[in-house]
Amino acid sequence: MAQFQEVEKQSIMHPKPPGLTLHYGTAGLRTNAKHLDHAMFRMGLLATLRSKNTKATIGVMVTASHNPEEDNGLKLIDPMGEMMAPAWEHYATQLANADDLLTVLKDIIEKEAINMSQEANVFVGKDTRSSSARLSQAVLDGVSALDGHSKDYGLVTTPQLHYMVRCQNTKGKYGEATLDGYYSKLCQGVVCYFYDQKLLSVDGANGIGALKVREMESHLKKELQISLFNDGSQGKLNYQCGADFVKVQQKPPTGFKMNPGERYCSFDGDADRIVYYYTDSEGQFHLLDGDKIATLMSTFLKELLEQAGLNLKVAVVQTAYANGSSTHYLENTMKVIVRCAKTGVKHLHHAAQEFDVAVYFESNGHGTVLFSEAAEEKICQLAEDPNINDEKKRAALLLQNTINVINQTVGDAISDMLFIEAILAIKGMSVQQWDAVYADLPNRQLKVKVADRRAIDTTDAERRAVSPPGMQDTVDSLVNKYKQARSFVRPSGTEDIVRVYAEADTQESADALAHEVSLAVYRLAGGVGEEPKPLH
Ligand code: 16G
Ligand code: ZN
Repeated sequence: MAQFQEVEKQSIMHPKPPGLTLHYGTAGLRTNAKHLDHAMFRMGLLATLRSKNTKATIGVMVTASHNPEEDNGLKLIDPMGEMMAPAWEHYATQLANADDLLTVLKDIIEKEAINMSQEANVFVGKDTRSSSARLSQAVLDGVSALDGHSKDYGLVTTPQLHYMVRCQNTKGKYGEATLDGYYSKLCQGVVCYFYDQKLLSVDGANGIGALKVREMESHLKKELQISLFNDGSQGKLNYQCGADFVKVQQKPPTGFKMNPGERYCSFDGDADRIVYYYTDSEGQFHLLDGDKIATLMSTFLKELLEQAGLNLKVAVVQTAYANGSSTHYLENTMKVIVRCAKTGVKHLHHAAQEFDVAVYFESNGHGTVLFSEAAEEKICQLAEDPNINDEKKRAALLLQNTINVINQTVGDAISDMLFIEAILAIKGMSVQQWDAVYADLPNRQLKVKVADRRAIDTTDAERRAVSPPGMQDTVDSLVNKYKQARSFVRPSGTEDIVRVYAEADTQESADALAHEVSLAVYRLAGGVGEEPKPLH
């Protein structure tokens, strides 16, 4: 077939380096940008097949998120703007590593019974990395080699591309598939709440998020005062800045002086994560991570639903890393349903789809809110009902605005930021008051090197280990030694290590517990190198 000849011809221009193995994992493909050209071309082919298979537009985002500037990667986006179905991740890995490209390609076509005469459409976007232009061209080459149509959105955040894909496949029902459409939808409604809101400083991680906040400013009509730093004009992408740095280091971006009491937030390199922070009058740093954000959003939504008299259930989906205090507060004080999902955005997103209104967040700051179709309908009907009292009307309109400001396809730093700012403004709440809703339990995360991390197998959303034998019993007995303690171990999905998490009533206890559990992992799960040392 002519199509395959074209693939063969083009693939010579995108040769696979010998001996290189890539893996399409939780967050797509990611490695040093030097080794990715062939994989990008091939993912262009795969996106085209996926488009033919789903008869819908598929997205390809070229980014390595919070990784260093030298890396790059790619995320594939399914028709409703969600991450590509796990069943296809395996094809992505196979295709990226194939020595005989055509055989693997034909195999996928046969297995999925893909009609090759079906039209294909692929949306492509890229972040600000220096390698992104070249690599997104390789994706476009892959699409055209299989006769697919493509639309290159150029520089966009990851969540913006997710949004475009959903708009396109819902024929505009979700919004207009342009950047202008995105900004108008998000800013519509919320801007009127920002009066009197004090300055917010935004760390753009020297990446795409900074560019896009600047682009959005005209839509905000100065109601929200944003001061951008790490806007990419000088610093290096994700270097000593950004959401991942701030969360992991528990400190502000390097070289940035904070004023006590003011609000700050950091995006990651492709603007799908956000964390907030401030310093108090003693100069102490306070982080408001994904757990605090989920609490703020779910509390706000629950109160509005009650005021509106709508019988819709609010749930929060977290992972095992959620601070125990947040779970306790949500379940016992707020009385919202809390679910725990496995680490990785797609697992949280999937779990959230089961509820009327579900807020999902990873502690690292990736999250959003999902509304079921029925919930959206009820809210819109109520907002238009002329026979309701003022309190109900106000609540219904606020809920409607929330649906617009939230990017329901994936965690979105810009959209989350606007929603958080609106909540704080509406409630007249300072960042300190938000932080004081509950106090985080001291915690510690450690890494342990083992010969094969698959020696650890988990269940119950990664909270319990089923192998190696004796592992969970040991963790349980160590946890029992401390107050308010919890600990779990899981193999990392992104690094060749086992992760250990521990929390307890004091930092000393959390550190001691994390160390003892690390030792148990080292001894029971085939630790390599030096034995873990105590932290103090
Ligand atoms: C990936 C995930 C992130 C998760 C992290 C865990 C996506 C888009 N990204 O970056 O959500 O928190 O992996 O890494 O799903 P780990 O398995 O090494 O702990
Ligand atoms: Zn990211």
